[in-house]
Amino acid sequence: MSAQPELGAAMEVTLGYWDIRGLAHAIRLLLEYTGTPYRERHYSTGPAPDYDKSDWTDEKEKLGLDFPNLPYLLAGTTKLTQSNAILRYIARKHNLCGETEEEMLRADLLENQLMEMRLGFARLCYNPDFELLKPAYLEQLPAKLQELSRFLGARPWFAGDKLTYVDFLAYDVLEQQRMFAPTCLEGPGNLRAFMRRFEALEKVAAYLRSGRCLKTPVFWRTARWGSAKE
Ligand SMILES: N[C@@H](CCC(=O)N[C@@H](CS)C(=O)NCC(=O)O)C(=O)O
Repeated sequence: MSAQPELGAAMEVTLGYWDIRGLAHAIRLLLEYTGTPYRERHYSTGPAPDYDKSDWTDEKEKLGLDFPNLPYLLAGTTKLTQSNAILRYIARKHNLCGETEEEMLRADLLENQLMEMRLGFARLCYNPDFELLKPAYLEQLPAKLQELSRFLGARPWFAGDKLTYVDFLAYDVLEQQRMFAPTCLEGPGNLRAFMRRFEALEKVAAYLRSGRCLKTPVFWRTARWGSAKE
């Protein structure tokens, strides 16, 4: 992989992903927040029952990606996959990775914790036994949210006093939980305040209101929850 030193202010980047929210929401939010000029390549699957993926697979090996996958980011000669590597790349250009050792440790820890939560939720939503498994998922959710609440404590942002890329991930993961279980954030007051604080960031608020924002579908059409465009 060749790395390009600067994500210049005027350089337009391309974000490639399915035409869903999925792993791209936090990246889209960060691109918006940082004012990075970007265009999106949305890939679509064909109709049921085959859900033909050739829109993506026809291009997959032709983009010069080391590990071809979705989402990807093309920024000049820098070509990246892995959603968290993409987030960190954008965040580094804007000093949004944490500054002190403690802030960086907190970001590393939370990034991985949130990925576990995200994958656990996706496993539930794509499971053919979704209805059977849903009660157990809902039962363990408050304890998971309580852990996040304790970790955030009285800080305004998850790494500390300054916003970092993990806040974008936390917002996405927490908001999915709130869509799934609307009362789940009623207990932990600091998580609710975090959500409000994040949604009030000027560029974030503008994006969330805009027609560009892909809040749904959260998942593909094969998911048992979150596959509808609302
Ligand atoms: N660990 C990767 C996972 C990427 C992934 O699983 N992508 C899914 C969509 S969420 C996909 O359809 N990839 C296209 C492919 O496998 O060809 C990341 O965080 O970006």
